[in-house]
Amino acid sequence: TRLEAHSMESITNQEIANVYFNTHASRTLSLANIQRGLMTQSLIKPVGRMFYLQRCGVALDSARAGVFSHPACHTAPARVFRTDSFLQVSGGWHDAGDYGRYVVPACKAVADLLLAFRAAPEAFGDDWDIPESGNGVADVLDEVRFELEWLLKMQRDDGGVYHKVTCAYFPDIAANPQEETADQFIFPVSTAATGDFAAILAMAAPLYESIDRTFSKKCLRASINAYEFLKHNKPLPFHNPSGVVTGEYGDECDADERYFAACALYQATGQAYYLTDASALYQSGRAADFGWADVGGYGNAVMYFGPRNCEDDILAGRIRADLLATADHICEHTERSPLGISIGAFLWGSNMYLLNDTMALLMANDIQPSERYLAAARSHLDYILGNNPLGVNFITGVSENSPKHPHHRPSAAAGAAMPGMLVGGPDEGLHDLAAKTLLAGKPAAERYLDSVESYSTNETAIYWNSVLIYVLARMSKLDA
Ligand code: G3I
Ligand code: 9MR
Ligand code: ZN
Repeated sequence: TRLEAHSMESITNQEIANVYFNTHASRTLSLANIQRGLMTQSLIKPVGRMFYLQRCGVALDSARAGVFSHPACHTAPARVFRTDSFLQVSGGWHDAGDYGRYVVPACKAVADLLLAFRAAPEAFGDDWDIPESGNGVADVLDEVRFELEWLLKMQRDDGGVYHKVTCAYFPDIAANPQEETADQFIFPVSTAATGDFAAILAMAAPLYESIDRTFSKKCLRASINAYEFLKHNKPLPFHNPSGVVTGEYGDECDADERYFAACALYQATGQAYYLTDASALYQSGRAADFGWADVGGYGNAVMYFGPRNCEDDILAGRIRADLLATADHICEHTERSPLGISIGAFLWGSNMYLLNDTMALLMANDIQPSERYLAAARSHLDYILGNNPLGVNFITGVSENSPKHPHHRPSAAAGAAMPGMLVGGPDEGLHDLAAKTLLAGKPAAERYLDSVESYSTNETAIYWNSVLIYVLARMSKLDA
């Protein structure tokens, strides 16, 4: 093949993509894993750079960001909803195709990226062409720190964490970041946001210890403060107040966020206090719960994979059994599926659910290496990269069959799709007008539109890219 004719270094991403997809076009050919390995490796940087391109509150220069450069956006102090106080909460990543900054999905994104770095540090370079590149720290950690600095601003003195900062409405689809100048509001504290925050800051503390001790301590203090808030408060679910239509990310159940926080704080401190809570809060059957609302899988992963050994053998045994049983279950679905995927329904963000299952498979493979788990994981990744009924590669800018018209404001404004973004994928629920109008007769797996109008199938989000990063980082090594 052409791949063999080149030395690895001289192959461009586009060439790898071409070879990959030409080979793949027949769908009957099984791909050489090495090709997939090269493909996945070549995608880590563009998919990782999406986070940089989503940065809020700072200017993106044209040398790095090209047509997506912009002056600092969303820098005005935001009003604490229904009060007269204003806070400076600039920074962090825009969530998606909109410019909201929401704590709950932000924490899923950070958890994925930190787990990816923990599991495959060698997959992450210091060369993502972001402002911190070349500083001796893996760029994925620089990027995550950018988000953490914002998250720290979202915490109140009493430990509670505000749910989100957004305007009341979404701006026009072609609005640039700096053009969204409507008033921003900081919405009430929720226990889902507070629990997720406690968890990911506890995950971060040990990882940043050797990079910046002061910062690491700050993360841990903030995490403990958030945890104590949880201990003293009953569930505080978030609902959009009337007149506010930006993303809700509501979650009625915070038991899993409390569990995730307890697990991560045990790992960061080694204290029995947190281990006791984690054991009491553990729920079985949550091993693939890596959503923005359901985070039990993260608690399990953090507790089981360290850095500290879980001193409660019963809990460790349960997590292990649960993860393996879940992985077996995922494989059964994938092996039965004509599409080679595990998901039985196509919800909004279906690609994320598939990749969440893939993450569970790769974690199970760490416990018990299995060709079965890897075969299913490869099949899922092939689906994302184009082996699906529509023949669409769901990552922008990768190949000719990548989405061209994502529901993503900077892309709409620039007239070009920002590269390296995973779109949501088919949503059988027909949640937007374009989908309702054009997709109603289609099978569920084909309810996808490469149209800027279709926010329920063709939007992009930081927490979809993050789990893709986890899978790419792991698979690039497994298939190397
Ligand atoms: O939980 C129910 C489940 O019980 C039911 O079986 C299923 C089938 O109807 O629906 C499930 O609820 C879905 C929910 O997500 C949880 O998965 C809703 O139908 C679905 O509409 C909802 O979609 C969310 C969407 O916002 C609308 O709220 C997506 O998960 C979420 O990713 C998306 O996030 C948006 C933000 O609001 C704004 N920023 C962009 C971002 C990405 O599109
Ligand atoms: O553009 C919005 C997108 O970022 C959100 O994910 C989506 C769901 O909350 O809503 C989009 O905004 C649409 C709004 O909900 C309804 N009117 C059309 C808007 C799209 O321009
Ligand atoms: Zn912004």
